[in-house]
Amino acid sequence: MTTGKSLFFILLLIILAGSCSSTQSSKQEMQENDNNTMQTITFSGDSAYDFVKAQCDFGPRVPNTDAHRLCGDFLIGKLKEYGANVIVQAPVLTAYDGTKLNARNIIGEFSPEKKRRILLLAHWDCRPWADSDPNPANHKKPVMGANDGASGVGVLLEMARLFHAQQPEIGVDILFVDAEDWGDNSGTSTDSDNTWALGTQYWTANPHRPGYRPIYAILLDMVGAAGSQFSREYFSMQYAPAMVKEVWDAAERSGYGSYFVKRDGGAITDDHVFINQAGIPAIDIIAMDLNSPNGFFPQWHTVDDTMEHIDKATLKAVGQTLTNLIYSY
Ligand code: AHN
Ligand code: ZN
Repeated sequence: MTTGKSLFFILLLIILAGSCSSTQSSKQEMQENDNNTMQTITFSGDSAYDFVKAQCDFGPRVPNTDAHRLCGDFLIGKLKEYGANVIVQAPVLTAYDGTKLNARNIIGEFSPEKKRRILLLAHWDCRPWADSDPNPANHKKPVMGANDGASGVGVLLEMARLFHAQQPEIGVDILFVDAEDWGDNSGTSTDSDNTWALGTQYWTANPHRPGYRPIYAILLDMVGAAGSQFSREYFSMQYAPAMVKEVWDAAERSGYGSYFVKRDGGAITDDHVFINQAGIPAIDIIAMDLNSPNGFFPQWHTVDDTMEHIDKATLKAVGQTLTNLIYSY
């Protein structure tokens, strides 16, 4: 009798303890969802891939072409669709070879009323000449820029889609810069570094809002090729080492440490250099390959920078890392 009773009480205790802990864990889940700290927002590599392809479907987005103009309109439409306040700058820029470029810098502001902001950027134009192609007959043909251009923009469009679905705590600006890739690779210009990133140079001289000061900027360049590795770019480490650490740590926590390797990479004159010179700490997430002749992915500035070399897994690694970082603020 006594044994039966205590057995009953023990069973009762077990049931009570079980139900109690399950109530507590569901409460905890709800709290985590409410202040959206523990929850992971899923960045879709498939969706990012579709955004990369949508740009390539226009053809090479070389300034002063229909493909360029129509793709620019597409980018503006997408940012608006995702609820951004869109600002367009449309300067005529002069390239080192004297060509007048009808350029557009496209800015999408998310939660423009917020003071604390992060700037995410990528160039959306394509290089007019595939001058690193192994076949000299291709040197005057345009580059499709699936990786060199469209990949960074594709990742940012997918993030814009997520910002629309769930507003991050921090304000975010997406900047699609034009005329990055009309630079002088022949070494004939006296100051060839300044022949690149013309859209960004215009933007730093003419910010879309006077006195614009995000806490930092992240540039995406060539973030879509299969087998990419992102080592720590030199100028990023010079100007913004704390941000490099933050992003590379976020990648490691997110399970993408094999993409974001904690090794020092080369020095690249890219959009981020001009943003740093303007006083905004900026880093470049850029795939580098020290074994390839030019230091980048094998199809860089060739006619083969096409969709077949784009890997959804690479887009996902970069996009999920940045998504986790943005929503952690
Ligand atoms: C230079 O070749 C000096 N900078 C490379 C910047 C770039 C070109 N990014 C994409 N295409
Ligand atoms: Zn390029």
